[in-house]
Formats: sequence, C-alpha cells, structure tokens
Amino acid sequence: QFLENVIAHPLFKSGECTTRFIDTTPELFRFQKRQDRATKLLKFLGEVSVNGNPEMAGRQAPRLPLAKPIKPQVDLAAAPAAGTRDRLKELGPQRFAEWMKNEKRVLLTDTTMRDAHQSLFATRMRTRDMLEIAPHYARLVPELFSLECWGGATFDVALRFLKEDPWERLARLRQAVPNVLFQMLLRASNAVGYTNYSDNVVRYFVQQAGKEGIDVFRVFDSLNWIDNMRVAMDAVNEAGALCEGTICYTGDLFDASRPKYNLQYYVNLAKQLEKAGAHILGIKDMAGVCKPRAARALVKALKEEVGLPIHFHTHDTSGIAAASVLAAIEAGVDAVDGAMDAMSGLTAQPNLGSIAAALAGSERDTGLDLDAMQSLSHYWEGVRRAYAPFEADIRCGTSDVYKHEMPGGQYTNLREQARAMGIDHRWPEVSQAYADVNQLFGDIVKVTPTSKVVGDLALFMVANDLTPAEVRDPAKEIAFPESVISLFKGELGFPPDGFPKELERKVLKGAEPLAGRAGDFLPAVDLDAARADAEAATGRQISDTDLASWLMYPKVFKDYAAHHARFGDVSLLPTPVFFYGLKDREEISVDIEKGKSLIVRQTGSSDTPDEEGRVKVFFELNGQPRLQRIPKAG
Ligand code: 3PY
Ligand code: ZN
Repeated sequence: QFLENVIAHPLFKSGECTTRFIDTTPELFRFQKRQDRATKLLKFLGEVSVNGNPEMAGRQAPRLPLAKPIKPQVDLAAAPAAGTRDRLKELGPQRFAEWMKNEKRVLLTDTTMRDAHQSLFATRMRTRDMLEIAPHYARLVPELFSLECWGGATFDVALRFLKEDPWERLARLRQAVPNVLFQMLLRASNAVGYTNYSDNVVRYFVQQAGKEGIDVFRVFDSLNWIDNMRVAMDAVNEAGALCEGTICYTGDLFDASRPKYNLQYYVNLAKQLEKAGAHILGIKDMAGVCKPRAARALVKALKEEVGLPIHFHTHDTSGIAAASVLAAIEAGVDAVDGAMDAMSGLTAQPNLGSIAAALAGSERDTGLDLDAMQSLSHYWEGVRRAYAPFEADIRCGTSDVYKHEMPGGQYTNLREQARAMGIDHRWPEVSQAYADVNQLFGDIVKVTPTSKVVGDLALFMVANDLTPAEVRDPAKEIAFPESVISLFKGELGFPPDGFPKELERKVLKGAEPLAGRAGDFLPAVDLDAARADAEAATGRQISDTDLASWLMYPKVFKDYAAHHARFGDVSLLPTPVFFYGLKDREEISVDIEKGKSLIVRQTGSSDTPDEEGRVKVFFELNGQPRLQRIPKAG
C-alpha cells in the first residue's frame, strides 16, 4: 500500500517531489486497514436491524415491503442522442446563450433530483434512486434543457444525513448522463453553506464543481446583493461553464405598499447581472409568490431591458404556479423549471409533464416526448413512497404563502424544526411570526441562508411567547439566536437600505456591523494547510473534492468520513433497506463495483442481547453464512 500512497499523493502527481519526499511525508506510511466492503455493509445492515437508522428516530416507517419503482423499458446499450451538453461544448457559453434566445421552443429544466425533493421531503433523496433512472433520462428526454441535480441543500444533507459523498453522486450521474446539461444551485459567497466563505474557498468550490461536471451554475445572493455574487460569477466564467446570474423575487410587483420590490428594482438587478458576466438571467421565485400577472410583467420588462435569455423558477406552494409559468412563457421567457409529475406540486415545482402537454402543438412546443416523461414519472412515484416519513403532512396549496413568503425548500424543514421543538401544533403562529420577523428585519429577501435566520427567530419568538413589539423594545432583554447576530453584523451581506437601525443596535449591543462585504474581511484559507488538517482529522487521504467538502463543512465531513470508514459506501444500498433495514429472509443485490455484486440475505437474529449487550444478526453473503454482533443501543 506504500506504493499506492506514493502514486496517489498530490506532490507526486504534480511532479514536484524532491529526494526528501519520503522522509518529509509521513502520511505515505499511513496505511488504511484493507477494506472489506462486504463486512462493513453487513455491519451497517446489522446496526439498522438492531438499532434502526438514526434518521428514522421519531418517524413512522411506511408499510413494508414497498413495491419496486417501475423503470421504463429502454435500450441502455444504445448511445444517447446529442443534447444541450453537446451543444454547449460545440458553441461555448456565449454562443449557447444566443442559441437559447433564438430557440422557438420553451426549454425545460427538470428539478426532480434537487429542488423537488428538497422541497417535498427534506432533501432526503439518495444517489441510488437517481442513478437507477439517470441513463433512462439520457435516452428518453435528451431534449431537456437541464437536469437540476446538485447544490442547494443536497450537498450537506448528503454528507450529514445520508452519509453519501455528494461528489461521488455528481460523478456517477455525469457518467450516466453525458448529453444533458447538469445544473446546480450556488448560494454565491455562501457556496452550498449557510454563511459567507473566504473568496478563495468559493473559487475553489466552483472550480471543483465545474471540473466534476456542472455545466450551469444558478448563482444567487440571499439579499440580492450583486457585489456579493461577483466572486462566484467570475469563478463560473473562469470554469468555462454557463453562469445563470439570478435575481430572487420577493414581495409583490403590484403591491403599492411595498414599493421597494417594484419592476425597476428587478430591472436594475438584471442589468447589473448582465454586466457582471451572466450568460443567462435567472428569476428565482423561491417561495412561489410571483403571481401570474407579476410573472408576465416581469418577464416582459426584463426581455425589453436586458439581452440575456431568461430562465424562470417558481414553487407551487400556492397551487397556481403553473399559471405563472404559462404567463412567463406568453411574455417570452426562454426556459422554465418544473418537476416530473410524481414529484411536482405543493412546495415543489409545478408539473413539467402538464406544462409540456399544455404547450404541445403550439408555437412553443417543448419537443419533449410526453409518454417518455410519463414513464419517468411512474418511476418517481415508486421512489417517493420510500421517503414518506420525511414528507410534511400537507395535501393542498395554500394562499397563506403570500403572507409568510417562506421558500418552498424551507417550508418542510421549518415544520420539521417546529415538530422537533414540540410546537408543531402552533404552526399558524410560526407562520405569522415568520411574516413579523420579515418586517422586523426591514422586509428583506428570504432565501437560504437569510430565510433560515428569519425561521430561527420566528421559532424563538413562538417558543418564548414574544411579540414583535417586545423584540423591538430596547428595554426588553433578549438572547437573540446566533444566526440573528451574525445577520445584523453583515456576515451574510446587507440589503440595499441596510437593516433597521434600532433593532441593529439592540441585536449587536452597540457593536458596529462590518463595513462592507464579508469576503473582503475573511482571510484567504491556506488550502494546503486545510488539506493537512483534514487528513489529520479523518485519517484518510484527502482528494480535491474531499477538500472542497471539508472547506464547506469540516465537522460534518469528519463525521461522514468516520461513518464511511466504519460502514463503507452505504449509498449502494436500496433506499428502503438503508432507512428501514432488511427483513428476515429478505435478499438484496448490491453492486459494489462494475461487474461485482454482493447477494445479501438476512436470515435471522437473536431475540435477546448477550451478556455484553450485543444482538447477533445472521446473514448470508453470496451464499456463505456471516454473523454480526451489534451492541444494542440505549
Ligand atoms: C437553497 O438555497 O437550497 C434553495 O433552494 C433556496 O431556494
Ligand atoms: Zn426553488
């Protein structure tokens, strides 16, 4: 293994190692115990059988066994037709954007693998469920504009809860779908995190994402502060990818009582984004509050005032988002987002199949095969059943969204947080408090991470029975949540008119906020030192993508690495087995690498723990009996 370590070492690869390389590089002698992947997975399966997946604590499992999702019949040996990715390679980003504008048909993005599950079931969709259908996408719907399949909350949820490597997800998906653009959501200086990172970290992250296969970066800032987007946008341009500079839509264009978010506000932002190097202009209606009339007026004005193709994104929380999408299309929008039928509606995107059907035969026909979309949706219908415990108990659209303006991706999470705090039954108060906090903060854009701060304070107010007047009152002592203090310091940036001064004084207790962009104050991170720290913390060789994960979430990455060292690559397991465990006599096949499968069957377990508190779980692995002794928790 020494030789393997030498060959894999970054210094060796760069050809910069000297004759003292071996003496001065102790990690070359750090040998990992030879992996026995099968044993690790059995250990995990035993653990879930005996103690349950910790992710399921307090949740109700669905009725098992679940029917297998039905995959469409497709000849996977046939090469996929050329798609938008081939076109981007041929044209480059500038000319690709021109092509978009000249295209008659409406271009469609499918958000199923990112925003839809982020919004419907707390971002829990696992790589395996995406990978099973990815090659079918490549062959059935090559006319799609893009697959939004990465970024946003998927990055940290993959590591934190699913114990999967998001980079591995990207690489595997990329291999399966070579022809359609991959799109990610990037929170500008917050990258895929909840706070501003040093500029060189943001650059490094974008560079890696570009290298690993992201073609379209939807870049937004949670306060619509364009200066806070430049580093990320420049990095996207340097990576040769498509930069979708994005404005976040909030308020109501036609509400005269909130003139701050009028047409001119958005046109100004769009012009700044065009100048800052965007190839595409994104309109991100993260809460789904852009009513049809507003969508029409906004797209019309932006079409007149900027030269970029426009991409509209909304959520169906209100129940009428499809009307907004169709209005945007009538006004000439170039691309729109939706989710496959079975993953659409409610807090997710409107229904892609229905949008395509509504346009079929019209001048702006999407060119997509409706039956093919249906067959993909059938698959998702089966997949979604496995995630039932993570779904919010909502069954209908709600016009309440126009009042609270919660992003679709936050709604289910906030309800979940309220549940965890035992104030679930006070949800109408939480939703009112959310609207109140927005006003306390000066009517701001609410999207990750500012939306999280608003949610934190809303929960805090309800849990502590605080009124907005009490929060504002300088005489009333309040221990504000950390995130609120950070917001008022300016660590996420500033709204154009700043935060309300009186509350700022109260929250900061007289301390001054940052005198500019957080990125100008955060020192550059020494990436070599960070890599060494990550190696010391995890005991594993840190790849370039591992380093990016470490830079985003050191603690989460460390825990993930420990889980991986103990249980191996659990992303390979079928979803019901990952969450609910194997039932006795249930058999699964796990492809641990191309052409190498494990056939695992759980044959039984001891009813009572032994004197050391361990339960015996019996398996058959490729026909051979295996035993795991699992300490019973609690
Ligand atoms: C995210 O940043 O994850 C979002 O989905 C914001 O809408
Ligand atoms: Zn969204």
